[in-house]
Amino acid sequence: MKIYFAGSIRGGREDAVLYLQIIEYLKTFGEVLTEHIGDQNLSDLGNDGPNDKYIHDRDLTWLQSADILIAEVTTVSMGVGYEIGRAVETGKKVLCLFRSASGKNLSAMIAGCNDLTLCNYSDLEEAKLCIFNFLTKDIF
Ligand code: 6IA
Repeated sequence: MKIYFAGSIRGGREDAVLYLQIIEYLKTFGEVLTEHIGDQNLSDLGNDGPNDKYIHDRDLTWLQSADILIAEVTTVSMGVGYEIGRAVETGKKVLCLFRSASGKNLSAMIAGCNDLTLCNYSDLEEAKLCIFNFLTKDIF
């Protein structure tokens, strides 16, 4: 299974350690196409590499080839929202993970979307349970 993991880059890197932990868990289920999201050296400038058109086109190709999209949506990110929209429009299965105790308000465009699965969690173990249930049971 090809998994596209989405997490904030220019939206802010405060959850980067958590992204890495989630990616490590996802790797037990299949190939994660976007391991760089958990790279602790990647700053919120997100420009220490190829140009923006290259990044956009490469990521969309990966997204189109993925079987599922799993997005951590607690840190607000324009890019993650865009990726979710593109994945929903092409009929992919989408899981959004939101840390409800973060004190943040999730966008209604994610919280109110029937075409994706939203899982509220409080810690890594709960996030893993969300992922496990999403990938192995159709219970949401
Ligand atoms: O708006 P944001 O930057 O927070 O958007 C983050 C999302 O867009 C992630 O889920 C990524 O899939 C994608 N994305 C945005 N910027 C990059 C990027 N920058 N590299 C890869 N994916 C990106 C440069 C990184 C550097 C290692 C060359």
